[in-house]
Amino acid sequence: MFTQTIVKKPGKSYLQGLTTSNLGKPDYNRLLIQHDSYIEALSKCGVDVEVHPADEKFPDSTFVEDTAVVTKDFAIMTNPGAPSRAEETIAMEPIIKKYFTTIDHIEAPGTLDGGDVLQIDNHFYIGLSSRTNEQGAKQFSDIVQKYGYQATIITLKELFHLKTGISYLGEQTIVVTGELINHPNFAPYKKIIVPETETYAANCIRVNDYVIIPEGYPQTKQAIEEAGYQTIAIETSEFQKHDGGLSCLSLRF
Ligand code: CIR
Repeated sequence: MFTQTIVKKPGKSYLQGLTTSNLGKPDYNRLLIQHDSYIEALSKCGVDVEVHPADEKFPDSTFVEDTAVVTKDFAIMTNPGAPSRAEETIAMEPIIKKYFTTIDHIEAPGTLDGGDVLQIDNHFYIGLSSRTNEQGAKQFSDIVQKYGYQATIITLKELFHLKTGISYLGEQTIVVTGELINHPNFAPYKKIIVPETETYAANCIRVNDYVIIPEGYPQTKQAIEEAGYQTIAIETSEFQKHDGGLSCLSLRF
């Protein structure tokens, strides 16, 4: 059960942010409308949404998930792997401090993006990606073990972030695509397999009684609903243009 979420509005500088996709330039007005619908969807799930203003100095800072990993028990400030994003944590730390008395940190030369961290109950899976390196993953693993959690490192071959390809819905059920479908570490879970034509929909978020999914992925929507979940579908095209999905846009705890 989540009660609290943190989001940050995208600024005009978003248009100059990082991207590997070939989907064109984001439309700023649509981007703001989509961010508003994201906030609305979270509110419908019954959580408090703490909305922070845009920070124009950091074009990618609306993707707050990459700056921290927050659970009911503890919070870890990351060290984001993209140099232009590393200092996004400076503004985020005081926000997190309101909720947690002690905060752990990933330290250079370790790097880690929150998008590479998937929590399944008391087990964390950490993706090694272009953003998260071995030192960062090892530091993260040591920190969570201190709190009684387990950690497993997953080497990614193609995915941008671990959670680009997998989401946890609860009840031992994952939504999974691409290189992770047959990954031995995820063999024990019940799988909702996202077809290649809908890979982007593998990044979805279970928030209390709902699963928030991106609009436009009918097969994944149907499979999630058939598994017994209620869905809320929202437009995310302008975030997708900059490699962002639904999980990236909030911290949830
Ligand atoms: C970046 O390249 O860092 C952003 N344009 C996208 C970050 C997406 N974050 C996430 O998947 N957690």
